[in-house]
Amino acid sequence: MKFAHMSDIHLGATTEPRLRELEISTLNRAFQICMDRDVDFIIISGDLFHVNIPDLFIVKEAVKIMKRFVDRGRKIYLVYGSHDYSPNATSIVDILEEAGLIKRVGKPSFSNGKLRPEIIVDERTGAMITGISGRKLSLERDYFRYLDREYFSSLKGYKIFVFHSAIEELKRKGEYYEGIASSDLPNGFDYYAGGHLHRRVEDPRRKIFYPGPLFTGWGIDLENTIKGERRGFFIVEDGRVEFLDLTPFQGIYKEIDATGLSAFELNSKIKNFIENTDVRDKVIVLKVFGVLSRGKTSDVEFSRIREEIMRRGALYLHLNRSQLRSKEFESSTPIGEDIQKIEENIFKEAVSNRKFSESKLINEVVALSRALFNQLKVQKKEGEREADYEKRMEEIALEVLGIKDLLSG
Ligand SMILES: [Mn+2]
Repeated sequence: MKFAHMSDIHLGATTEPRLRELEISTLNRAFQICMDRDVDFIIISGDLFHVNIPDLFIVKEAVKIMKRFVDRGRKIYLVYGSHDYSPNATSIVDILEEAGLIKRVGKPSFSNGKLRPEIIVDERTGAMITGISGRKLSLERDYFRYLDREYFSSLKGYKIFVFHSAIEELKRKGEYYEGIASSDLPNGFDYYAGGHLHRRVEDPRRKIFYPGPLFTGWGIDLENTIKGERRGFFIVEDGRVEFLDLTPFQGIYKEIDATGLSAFELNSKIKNFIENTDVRDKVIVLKVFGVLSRGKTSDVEFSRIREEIMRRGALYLHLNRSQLRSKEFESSTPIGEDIQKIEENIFKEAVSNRKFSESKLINEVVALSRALFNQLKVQKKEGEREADYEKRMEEIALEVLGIKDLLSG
C-alpha cells in the first residue's frame, strides 16, 4: 500500500498573478508525482481551499488536476479544515464531493451517545480511513471528547485517522495556538494524518505526521519558507514515511530598523536595499519596524517601493510594517485580556493623540468609535443584494452616530 498525505494547500489564498501560477503548478507537480509513483490514494488533512467559497478560476484549475488522478481509479480523501468549512453555508468541498471528485471522511454519527465518525474503506487497498474535521475556534476539541475509542481500537486492519487540529505537545516556543492533547487522538491507528499546523512535523513514535502546507502564498508562511522551512508532502509506503520537497520559490527576508530615522531617511534606506539586491524571481519579505524620529508613517512611500521591487522582476513583495510607528503618532503595542479590551485600548490611544479641550470628550469618542466599529462588523445576510447591504450599513452608521434625524429632517 502506498498513499500520499498532503495538507493546508489553501488554494486561492493568493490573488497575485505570479504567485497564483506557482500555486497551481505546485499542486500539479504534487499530483504528477503521485501518479508517477503510482500511489493508491491521497489524503488531504483539511484546508484544501482557503475559504469555503473560493474564486472559481482556482476551483477549475484544481478540478482539472485532481480529475486526472481520480480518472485512474484512485481516490482523494479529505476532511474539512478550519478555512474551507462554514457552519451555515455550503462549502466547495461539498460540491466537489457531490461530483464524485473527492470523498470526505469521518462524517459524524452517534451510537449510544458516543461519536463514531464514518469509516471509509479504500477499495484498492482495504485501508480504513476516518477522522475529525477542523472547525473554527477549535470547536473540534469537543468532538474528540465524545469519540467511541473502544470501537475504533476493536477494528482490525490498516487504519488511518485524519484530523485538522494542532497538538499541544508539539507546540514550539512562541507558538500561541490552542490544540488537542495527543492523548485525545483515538488509540490503535497506524497513521495519524495531521493538518492545521503550518510546518512539517514527524513524530514516528506516536505515528503523528503533519506535512505542513504544500504551497505558501501569504503572510507568516511566506516568511517561514524564506527562512528555510521546506514545503511539500509525504508519501507513505509500507510504514515508511518519505517527505517530498516541493518548495516552490526562493526568497529574501530583510529587516530594516527605522528607529531614529526620519521618514525621508527611511525611504532612501529602503531604496538603497532594493538597488543593491538581486530580487529577480524571488519573494521578498520586508519587515520595517521602529519609531520614526520625524515624519509620519504615511510619508514612507510603500507603494512606490512595491512598484520598484516588482519592476525589478521580483515574484512578490510581502510588506510587514505593523510595528512601524512615528513620534507624531506614537503608539505602543495594544494590551488587553480580550478582543474588546484591546479594541478599546487602540481607540483610546488613537484619541489621546488628538487634542480635545474637554477630557470628557475622549471617553465619548472612544465609546462612539467602538459602537460604530461593532456595528460595521455586521455581515451580509445570505441572499442579500450588495446595494441593500450597503444601505442597511449606512442606516446603522447614521443611527450610531446619532445623526439620522438630522439628515432626514
Ligand atoms: Mn491551514
